[in-house]
Amino acid sequence: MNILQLTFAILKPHIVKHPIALEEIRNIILTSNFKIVRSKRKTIAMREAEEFYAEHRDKFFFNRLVTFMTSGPSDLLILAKENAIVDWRRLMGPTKAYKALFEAPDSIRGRFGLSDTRNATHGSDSEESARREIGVFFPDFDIDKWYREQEPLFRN
Ligand code: DGI
Repeated sequence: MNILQLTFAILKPHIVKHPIALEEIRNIILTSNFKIVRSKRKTIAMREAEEFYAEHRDKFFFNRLVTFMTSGPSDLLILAKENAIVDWRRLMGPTKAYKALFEAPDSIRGRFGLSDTRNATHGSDSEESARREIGVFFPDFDIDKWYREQEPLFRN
C-alpha cells in the first residue's frame, strides 16, 4: 500500500483576492483527493518571505517576488495524499507563465497564473523542502509525529 506524504502549498495573494479562482482551486485540491491537514490565511511577513525564498536571494526577480508575496493574505496549506509532492506540482503546472499557458493550459498555473511572479500557487519540490517550508509557517506542527500517527493505518 502506498504511504501518505505531506506537501506544503500556498494559494498566492491574487488568488485569495479572487473568490471564484479561490473556490475553483480549493475544489481541485479536494476532488484530487488531497486532505487539508492544516490551513491558515495570513499576510506573509517580509522576514518570512525572505527566509522562504532564500535560495532565490540573488535572482533578478527576488524583490518583485517577496513584495508580491507580502502584498496581501495568502492561504498556507499542509496537504496530504499519496505522492502529494509530485501530484500537487503536476496539478500546478510549470513555473513560467508562457509555458503554463501554452504547454499546460488546463493546469492551475495555466488557468490562474497572471505572470512569472503571480503564478497562482506554490508547491514543495521535495520532501526536504516540504519539511523546511512547513517549519517556516507551521513551526508547531510536528511532521514526524504526524507520519508516526499514520503508520498504524497502513498495517493490515
Ligand atoms: O517551485 P516553483 O515555484 O515552480 O519555482 P521556483 O522555485 O523556481 O521559483 C519560485 C518562485 O519565484 C516562482 O513561483 C515565481 C518566482 N520566479 C521564478 N522564476 C521567475 C520568477 N519570477 C519572475 N518574475 N521571473 C522568473 O523568471
